[in-house]
Amino acid sequence: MDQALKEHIQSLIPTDFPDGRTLLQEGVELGHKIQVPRTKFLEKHQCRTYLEYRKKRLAEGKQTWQLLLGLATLEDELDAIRKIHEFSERTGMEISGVQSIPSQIVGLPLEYWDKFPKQTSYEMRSPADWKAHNDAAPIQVAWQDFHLACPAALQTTINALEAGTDRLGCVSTFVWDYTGYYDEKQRFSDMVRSLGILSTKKDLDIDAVTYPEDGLPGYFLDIASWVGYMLVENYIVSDLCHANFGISYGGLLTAVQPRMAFALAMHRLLSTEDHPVLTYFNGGTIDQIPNDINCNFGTGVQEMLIQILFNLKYNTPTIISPVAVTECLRTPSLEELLDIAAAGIRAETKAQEWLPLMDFTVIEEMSELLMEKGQKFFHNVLDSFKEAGVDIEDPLQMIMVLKRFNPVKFEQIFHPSIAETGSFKPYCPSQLGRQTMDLKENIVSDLRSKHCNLSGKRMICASADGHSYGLMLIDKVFSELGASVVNGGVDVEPAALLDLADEEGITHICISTHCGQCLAYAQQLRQIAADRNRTYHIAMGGMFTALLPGNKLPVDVREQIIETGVYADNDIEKQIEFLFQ
Ligand code: B12
Repeated sequence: MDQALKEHIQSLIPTDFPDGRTLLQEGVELGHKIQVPRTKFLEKHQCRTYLEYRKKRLAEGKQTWQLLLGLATLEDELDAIRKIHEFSERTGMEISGVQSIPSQIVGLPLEYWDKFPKQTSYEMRSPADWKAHNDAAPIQVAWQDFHLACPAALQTTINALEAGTDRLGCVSTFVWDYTGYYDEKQRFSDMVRSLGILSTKKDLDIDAVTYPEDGLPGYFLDIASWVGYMLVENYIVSDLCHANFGISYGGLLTAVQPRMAFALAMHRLLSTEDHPVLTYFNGGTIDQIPNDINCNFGTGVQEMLIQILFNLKYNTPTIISPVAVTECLRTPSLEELLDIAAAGIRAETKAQEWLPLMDFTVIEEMSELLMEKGQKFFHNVLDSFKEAGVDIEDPLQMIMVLKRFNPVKFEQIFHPSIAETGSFKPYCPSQLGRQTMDLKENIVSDLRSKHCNLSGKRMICASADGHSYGLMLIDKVFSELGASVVNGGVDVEPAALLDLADEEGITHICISTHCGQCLAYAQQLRQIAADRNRTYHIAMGGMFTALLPGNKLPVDVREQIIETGVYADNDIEKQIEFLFQ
C-alpha cells in the first residue's frame, strides 16, 4: 500500500477510545435485561415477529406495506397511526407498518435540546412517548432514523425496543453530525453497546438496519461501491457485533436496473434461509417533478410494481414503503401517503399477471458484476485498514475510521478500477451525481452565454446539514464561472460558518439548507454577525420550508428569511446579482 494512504488511515484511528469488544459485552449484558413486548399488531395477527408476518404474507402471494411517517407533533403522529388502521379496515388494503420519522433532536440527550434548531418533525422525550405508538392501534411501528447511531443511542435503542420495534437504525448515519454535540467517544461507545443489545434480540428477528443513501454511499458515484460498502457494514454488525443486519434502500436508486441489481446482489450475498437481508424498499426521491405533482404517481407506481415482481420472483419478503408525490416539495401529509400506498396496492392486484411476462436476465447479469466488484471493494477496504494498523476486530475502531474518512476519497481509493485501469471509472454509475453534473453544465452554459464572469471574486459555500448535492452544485457553478470558492463542507453550524469566513477573510457566503432549519439558521447568522459587529453578504438556497407554530406541515418561509437580511432564492443568477452587484 502507498505510504501516504497508510499514514492517512493511521491518522484516522482514535487513540484514547475504549476497546469495542468490552463495550459490546456491556451491551450484551444490558440486552438480557431488556424485554421487548409483543405488540398489539403481532397479537392480532398471531405472529411471533414481524418477519414471520412478512413471510406469511409472501407465502400467500401478498406484499407487506408500510408508511414512513413524521408529522409535526406526537399527537398528530398517533392520530395518523389510528387513521392508517381505519383505512386498512375500511378499504381492505392492508398497510401494516409505520416507520416513525421523529425530529433529529430525538437523537440528542435532553441537555442538548435547547441548542438544536427546530426541524420538520415531532419530538419524543420519555419512554411513554415511544410506547404510545404501538399502543395507538394494531399497526407495527418501528424506529430507524435517529436511534442506533445517534448521541442518545443507548436511551433511544432501549426506548424503541421496550416499545416493540422490529428494527433499529440507521447504521449508516454514524457519519451525521448533531449541532452542538461533539463527544464522539461517548456517542460511538454507546452505538457499539446498542449493537450489543441488539445481538441479544436475534431470536426476535430484530435487525440493525441501514439505509446506504444516508451514509457514505450517498456520496458515491458507483453502485458497485454501494455493494462493497454494505459488506463493510455487514462485517461490523453481523461478524463483529453478532446482530442481524438489514438493508433498506431505494431513495436515491431511481434507475430501475441498477436498483434491482443492487437488491439482488445484496440478497444473494447476505440473505440466509431464515433471515432475508432486504428489510424494506423505499420509493425513489429524486425523479419527481414539482409543478404538476400528480404525474409523480406514474413514477411511483412503476417502481413499486417492479419491487413486487422482484419479491415474488426471488421470494424476498421486502417491505414496500411508498414515497408520496409531494416528496420534492416537503414532508408529506398522511393523506398524500395513503394515496400513493393505495395506488401501489392496486397495482399489486395485477402482479401475478405481469410476472410470467418478466425477464430478469439484465438484472441478474448486472448483479453478478456488482457482486464481483463489490466484494473486491470490501476486501480492499479491510486489507488496507489491517495493513495500516486498524484493529479490524474492534467494531468501535472500524466505525471511527469510517466516520473520519472523506466519503468521496473513500470510494476513489478502494474502488477496484484503480487496480484494474489506474484510474477511477464507475462500472454502474449512480444517478444523483450524474443529474447534478448535468444541471451544473446547463446552468454554467446559460450564465456564460450571458457573459457572467466571477474572476477575482472569493466566496464560501457550505451546507447547513447533511445534504451535499446542492452544495456540490453551487461550488462547481461558481468555480467554473471563475470565482475562488472555499468549500466549508456539510453540517456547518452558523458560528462555524462565520468563523471560517473570518479566518479566510471572506465576506461573501452561500449556504445550502434542506432540513427545515433555514429560518432559524438565518436568524442565528444575523445575530452572530451583529454580536461580532461584522457585515457579511449571505445568500441561502435549498428548501425554504420550516415548521412554524400552529402548522401541521412545513410552510414556505422565504419572505421571513429575506427579512433577516439573508437573501433566499434558488435562482443562481439572482444570487450572483445580490452578492456582487
Ligand atoms: C438526496 C436527499 C437526501 C440524501 C442526501 C445525500 C447527500 N449526500 O446529499 C439523504 C438520503 C442522506 C437525505 C437525508 C435526509 N433528508 Co433528504 N432529501 C434528499 C432529496 C431526495 C434530494 C435533495 C438533493 O440533493 N437534490 C439534488 C440537488 C442538486 O438539488 P437541491 O438540493 O434541491 O438543490 C437545488 C436548489 O435547491 C438549489 N440549491 C441548493 N442549495 C443551494 C444553495 C444556494 C446558495 C443556491 C443559490 C441554490 C441552492 O440548487 C439546486 C438546483 O436547483 C430531497 C427531496 C427532493 N426530491 O428534493 C430530500 C429532502 C430535502 N430531505 C428531507 C429530509 C427531512 C431529510 C432527513 C431529515 C430525513 C430523515 N429523517 O432521514 C435526512 C437529513 C440528513 C441530514 N443529516 O441532513 C426533506 C426536507 C423536508 C422539508 N424541508 O420540508 C426532503 C425535501 C424530503 C421530504 N420530502 O421530506 N436526504
